[in-house]
Amino acid sequence: MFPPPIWLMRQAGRYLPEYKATRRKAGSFLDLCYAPELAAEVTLQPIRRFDFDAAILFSDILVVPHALGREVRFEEGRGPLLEPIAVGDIEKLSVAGFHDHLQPVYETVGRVRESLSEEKTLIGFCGAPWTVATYMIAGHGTPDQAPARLFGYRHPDAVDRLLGKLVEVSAEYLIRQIEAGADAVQIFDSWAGVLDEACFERFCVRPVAELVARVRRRFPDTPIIGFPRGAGQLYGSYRQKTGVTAVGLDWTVPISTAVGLQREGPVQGNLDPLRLVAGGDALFDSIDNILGGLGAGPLIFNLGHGITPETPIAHVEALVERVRKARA
Ligand code: 1CP
Repeated sequence: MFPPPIWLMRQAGRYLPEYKATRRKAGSFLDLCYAPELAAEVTLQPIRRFDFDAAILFSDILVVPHALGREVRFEEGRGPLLEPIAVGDIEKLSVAGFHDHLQPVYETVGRVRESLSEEKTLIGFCGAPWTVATYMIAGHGTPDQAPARLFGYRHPDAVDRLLGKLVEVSAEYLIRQIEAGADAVQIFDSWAGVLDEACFERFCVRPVAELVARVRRRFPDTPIIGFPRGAGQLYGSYRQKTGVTAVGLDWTVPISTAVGLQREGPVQGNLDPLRLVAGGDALFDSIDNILGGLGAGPLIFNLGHGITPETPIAHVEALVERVRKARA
């Protein structure tokens, strides 16, 4: 299977002038997420420009807490701001109106699937319960999600209840996206890597396994990509225990480890996004290394995390060209 399919996490975003123009038209970032016509447009922009093999729905993982009635705002240059959740608030999370709130997202999926040619894959997504919970607890992004980890040690049962609620609604959310036209889904667990072994099992693996099982009961054949960023030596057991179809690897995963993981099923990744910023040999050496090690097995070529706003467009073009020229 060569060359491998390619898409990039955060492929729609601020490194693209056409994204910035549409974003200005929409007003706030959340307004853009809830405007099907504009959200469909920014989903398609990177496909038009780079001819990637997959489009990823334009939205954000934090529309889920928003749809549960929590306050969520995005401030320019500061990222997301939420009202931090207390133990007593967890029982009050309201699922009534969840799908009504997210109807524009399902409409975006439908619009994109209609405009996208048949050979392109449309990927839907949600945040993993733990990653969404870290933002709900801290109220904002942090370097190591210390507030959520501390909350987890102090109130483990409350965190289990919060994660349980998020599993329930996230499963329904993904099912609706698949019904609306998503061909595959990705579960973003960006903060899996900050957990110790016991909490990784309890807060990451168990909820994701339940989420996967629920989606599979309804759609047994839809591919599910799990991205437990920073899972290190726990990637293998994550794949086994959650039952995801493919694992997304961050760039710290050695190719030798990735080869072992690939024997168990498809892998996705894992170029350092900063190599894409640097370009030249820093970029090409790593592309060749990934393709040399993983190109003969099931591989989805991607970055090891999201593309950054300072990425030159010419470097993305060069990446796609290099991957497409690859031969086994
Ligand atoms: O002003 C802007 O344009 C805001 C930048 C931006 C964008 C383009 C944010 C704010 N979210 C997004 C879109 C987005 N977010 C997508 C779109 C599809 C794509 O092209 O890939 C996806 C899949 C996400 C997922 C997401 N949001 C994650 C998981 C992946 C990851 O990057 O780790 C996380 C953690 C978020 C929260 C979030 N939303 C936005 C920011 C800046 C953040 C991170 C905040 C932080 O931790 O400080």
